[in-house]
Order: sequence, then structure tokens, then C-alpha cells
Amino acid sequence: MEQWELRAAFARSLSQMYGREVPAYTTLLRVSGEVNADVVARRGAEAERLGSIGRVTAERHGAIRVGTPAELRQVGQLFAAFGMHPVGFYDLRDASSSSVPVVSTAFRPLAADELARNPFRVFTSVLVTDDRRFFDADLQARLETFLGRRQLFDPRVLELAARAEAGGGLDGAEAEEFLAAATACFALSRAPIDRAWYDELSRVSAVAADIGGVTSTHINHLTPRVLDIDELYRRMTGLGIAMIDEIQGPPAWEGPDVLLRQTSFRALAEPRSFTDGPGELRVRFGEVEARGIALTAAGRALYDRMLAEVDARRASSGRPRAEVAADVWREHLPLTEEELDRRGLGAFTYRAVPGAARPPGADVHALVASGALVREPIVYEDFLPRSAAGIFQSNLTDAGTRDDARTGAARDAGWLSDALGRDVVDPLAHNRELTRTSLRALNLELP
Ligand code: OOG
Ligand code: NI
Repeated sequence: MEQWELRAAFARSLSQMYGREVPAYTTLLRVSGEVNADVVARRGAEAERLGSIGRVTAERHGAIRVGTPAELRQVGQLFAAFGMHPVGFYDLRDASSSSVPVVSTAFRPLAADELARNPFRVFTSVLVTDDRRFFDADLQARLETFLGRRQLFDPRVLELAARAEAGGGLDGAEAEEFLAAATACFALSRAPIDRAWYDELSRVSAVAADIGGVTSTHINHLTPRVLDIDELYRRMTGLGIAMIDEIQGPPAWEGPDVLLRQTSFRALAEPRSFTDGPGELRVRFGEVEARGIALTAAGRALYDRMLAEVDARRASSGRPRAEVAADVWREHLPLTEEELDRRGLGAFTYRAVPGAARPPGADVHALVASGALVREPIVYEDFLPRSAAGIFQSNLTDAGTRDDARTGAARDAGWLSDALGRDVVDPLAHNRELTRTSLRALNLELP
């Protein structure tokens, strides 16, 4: 099996396991499938502009959380087997008002053909145990000792992963063994949890307890992609499923869909065993997302300014976020893909139309307008720190405690690359290169 086949099989296998563990996920998949079929029936080919229905139907992202740089490095090795590379650095400590002491990256395929085959990605967070805003020196020491003793991935899984990475895949029996073992690494453990330890960490942060209060890791959620998230939200609510209050990210509006919109249903109580008897925990939830066009660095800076503008207007007016955001979007973002491109805000590639005449000297926009080139949007394949923080927080029953008078521990993409022993890719630079490469093939420059 080639890496992409392993990746597709891994995504399917995790999805089957998660569906058995969390039945509400199966409902979410069913409703997502219905919404997607309706959108394709209504909008036809236009609905597949940001990914074929085959890709979108199979598309999932997972979320996992680990405790130490050493564990993160092993995760990096495991995902490398599936052709999934670390992309982006997200600091959830600063993006959250509650206590979320983690930094994150996402492992995903990079090349367009790999994404088209199967875009499976996993949002991966690692605890920042030396951040004094959350952990004092004594708790840090005990937490690191606890984490240092556990083993999330057995050496055999990592050995098979290294072989799959080096050889571009695995043969029959080993592929099966690897897929089963890799999936099992993320199953919810039945090992009894030390209640006093879990509760002590919970007082600081529910996320810290979910990571460092247990001896294994697990899938926190698996997220299908929908083509109409507003409709999905209405249908899930109609089925009596308690969704979080809003859809995170850009608002619903009449212009182009950009970046990422996400929403989730509340974490469900799951039976877990504790050293002093049975109990339950609410940490895992269901999430769903809609993906739009990627933005350039300039577009992304505008997005961040628009978010700040929405916050400011809400503070003074108290109007619902979705309404205020739609106003702000109409004031700042163009209504068409063409304008998004002309203003340098959206990320696109271009290809020649076979047989079409190419007026000499025309720039890329003129060539698209003349019909000589086709402009194709680059799909946003990544995450948004503010939305991720919102997803984390909306599912915490308790905000935990943090002391913002203290100085946080420094973390950045360089730190993450060192911990992983692999370069963390900058998604903006990566997309710019995709645009450049497509232009170069046409003998054109970035305008
Ligand atoms: C990850 C939360 C972030 C997303 O889609 O933005 C996330 C977590 O809860 O571990 O999954
Ligand atoms: Ni997620």
C-alpha cells in the first residue's frame, strides 16, 4: 500500500472506531452526508469547486493531544508514514481566555494530488508544562514525571512507521498490522484513572487533565466536512442535539467562502473507570466544518483586522456576532473571486485553456478575463487559532485557573520544528509557492 492508501485506510479505520465509541458522531456523519448530497443536487458542478464530492465525503480531520516534546516527535514519525507533514504553528494559550496550556500544529498532506487523493489531517496539541501561568514548579515536576513514565506508542508501531516513510508505503501483512496498531494508539483507554491526580490537574485546566491525567492518548474528535454548515447547524439543532452557540470563523454572507467555518456539539458524558470505581468524563465532542478559499498573507492580515473590528463593534452594540460580522465582511471583502484575486487577498493557481489565444503582454488577470487562463482557488487546508481556541473552550465545563501576571514559556514554530525533528511548514509561504509555480509554468510573474 502506498502512503496515500495507508492514509485513506487510517482515516476510515479511525472513523469506524470513533463511531463505535461515540454514537453521536455517526449521526453527524449521516446528516453531513445528507446536506452534501442536497447541495450537490441544488448547485451541480459549482458545489465541487473546492473539492470533488468524493474527496469531501471522505474528508475528516482528527484532533489529538500529547504531553511532551518526545511524544510529539513520535507522533511526527507516525504521521510521516501516512504522508502527513506538520503545517502551521498555533498558540492556543494566548488565543483563549480560559486555561488552555497547549501549542499546536496540524499534520496533513502537502501536494495538491495527495490532498485530492485523501486530505486527512490531524490537529495535534502539546502541553506546555513549564508555563508558570498554569503550572507551578512542583506541579510541573510531578506532571513531567508522570508523562515521562508512560508510553503512548510501542516501538513496533514506530518502527513500521519509519519503514513506511522511508519506503513510501508498506506491503500487505505489514500494512494491515501497522493500520490496526496505529488506530489502537488512539482508542479510549480502559485503564483506571487516578482520580486525585486527574482532579488536581482539572483545577488548573481540563485540557491539562485530559492530556496529563491519563496514561494514553485518544482521538478527541473527528470532523467531517460539509458544503453548507448553516444548514447542517439547523438540521442538527432540529434533531435535538445541543450545538455550541455559534459557528466559529467567517460569517454566512453572499460573497466568496474563505478560510474555515466550524461548529460543534457539546462534549458527551462517557463512562470511564477510575481507581476508586466507575465514573464519567466529558471531554470528547463532535465537530463539523466547511472549507473555503485560502487567503494570502495580505488577506489573512485583513481577516485578523476584521475579527478585531467585530469584537470592537460587539462590545459597543451588543448585537449578535453573526450579524455584526456579516456587516464587517460586506465593508471589507469583495463579492467575487475575481476581485479577491485582483486585490491580492485570495490564494489561487492558474492554468492555460488548451487552444485559447494568448494576447501578448497581458497580465494574469487580463489573461483570465480574456479566457486564455482559468483561475482556480486554493482550498484552505489549515486551521484558525481563534476558532480552535473557541472549540477548546466551548467544551470546557470549567475555565480552570491561570495567573496572567506571570510570564509564559516561549514557544514558536522553530521550537516545534526542533521538538519534532522535522520542519514545520508555513502555510502562507507554501500557498504562495503553489501560486508561483503555476505562474512560472505559464511564463508569468506574480502581479
Ligand atoms: C483541538 C481543538 C481545535 C479545530 O478544529 O480547530 C480543533 C482539540 O480540542 O484538541 O480541533
Ligand atoms: Ni477540530
